[in-house]
Amino acid sequence: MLIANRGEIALRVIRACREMGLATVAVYSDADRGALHVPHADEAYRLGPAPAAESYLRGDLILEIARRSGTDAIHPGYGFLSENADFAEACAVAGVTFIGPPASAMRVLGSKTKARQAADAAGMPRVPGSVTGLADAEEAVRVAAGIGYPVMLKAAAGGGGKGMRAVFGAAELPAAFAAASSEAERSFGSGEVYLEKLIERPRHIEIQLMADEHGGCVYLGERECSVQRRHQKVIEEAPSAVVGEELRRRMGAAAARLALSAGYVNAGTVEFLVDAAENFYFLEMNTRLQVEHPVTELVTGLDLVHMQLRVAMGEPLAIAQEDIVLRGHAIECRIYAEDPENNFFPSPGLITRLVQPGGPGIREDCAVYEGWRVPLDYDPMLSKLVAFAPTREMAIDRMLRALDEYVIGGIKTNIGLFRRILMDEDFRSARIDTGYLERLLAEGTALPQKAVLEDVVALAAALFSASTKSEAVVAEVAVESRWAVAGRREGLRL
Ligand code: MV4
Repeated sequence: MLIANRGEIALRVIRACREMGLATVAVYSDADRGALHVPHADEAYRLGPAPAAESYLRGDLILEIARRSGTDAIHPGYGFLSENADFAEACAVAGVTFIGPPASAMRVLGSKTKARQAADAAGMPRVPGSVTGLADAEEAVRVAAGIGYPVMLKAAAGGGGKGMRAVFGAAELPAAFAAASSEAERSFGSGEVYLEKLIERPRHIEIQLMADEHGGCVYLGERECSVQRRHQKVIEEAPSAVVGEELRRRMGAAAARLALSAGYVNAGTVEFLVDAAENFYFLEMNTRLQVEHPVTELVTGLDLVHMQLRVAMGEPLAIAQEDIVLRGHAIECRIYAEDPENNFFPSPGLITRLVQPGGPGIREDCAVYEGWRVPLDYDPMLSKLVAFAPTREMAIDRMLRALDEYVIGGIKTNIGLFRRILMDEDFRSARIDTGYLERLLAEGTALPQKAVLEDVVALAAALFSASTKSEAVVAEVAVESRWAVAGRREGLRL
């Protein structure tokens, strides 16, 4: 097995291969010559210079190494070539098994527009709105009148939240339509814009699927991924606090039906928006193993990479839907080398100190070590810290305990952010939606509430009167948000 990836996922896949007695081939760029996944493999080959475009995205070099090393199969991990249908096809042509779906299924379900059409054909609930692009602002006004405001304008060629605009009334629609269309033209080369009913405060909930080559397909529960920042997941958990057996079954069945309709095989994830009335709407499908797969593994007791490899060997699924029972609760924090006090910009550099959490119910998928220099060339994720416990509340407190054990010296990390989230009452009560984290972060800098303002005025008056009687009293009246106060109480530096 050649692992066409790097970092924690490369190490994760290598570990699964070793447990199954499969020999492994690692590939690395010049920036990853000292990376942890390299010595864990049986063989390792240099791909090229650090930039991904000259290394991990070079499918031709990867296939050349596959040929030279006598590789039987390639696991793409996530990111890089994992959803590249041309690469999946090139593997098939080269007689190397691609651990993932057939290129044909990837082409349908990995494309936003084709996946929406497949979802409609499979009877998947979709947000009410226009299916194809709107001809002009007049048509937009007509469609919007039909579904009712607020509406969301979306770029047909867009994705990841780019080119979206919420519109709350007819008066602002023509201008918003023109702006959305020109932004879409600039960003994606196509000004095509469609329009949907705005789902207010939606949750992002996704279903994990595993399909074999014999028409078998099971759903392995859901993951709650609403805690996101700029469309980047920050915390993921399984199960979702708002999904009961009936909603899980309905979403799972719809997801499996969509996958089977397109001849999907191997691991895949169907993403949904879920509103407060438990209506779910198809968003998109990810045709790869995802970063957050560990939370599903912990609550199902399954190893998804083992299952991927067995499916790719042609084995039928060893479990049926009724065998899948969810137990306990798992939460994942994506630990990043980024500086929350500098707009979360990447903070690469040398890791001078590393003390990793452990103990009961803690899993850490990590590929960094003391003395490792975090390269600038790739996503700065350092590790995934996962806490598992019988209940959500216990998993939260276990995660807090583990975060307190975590010491990463020499670089800045987002560890402090997780403490803020996990101690927040809204999060602990599972009052979360896709806007939750932006609101929490805005709180940290928001103008203080009226009550606090009165305190500030009183304090300023006292300082002024004191200053007229003695040397100038210089005091910085820091309006402290409740976070800073709480943080100080907890000994944190927020
Ligand atoms: C929406 C929506 C509300 N109503 N569509 C953002 C990325 C893209 N995949 C779809 N997204 C959304 N579509 C309607 N009709 C809110 C979002 C959204 C979102 C969705 C999932 C995860 C995070 C999000 C953050 C902001 C907005």
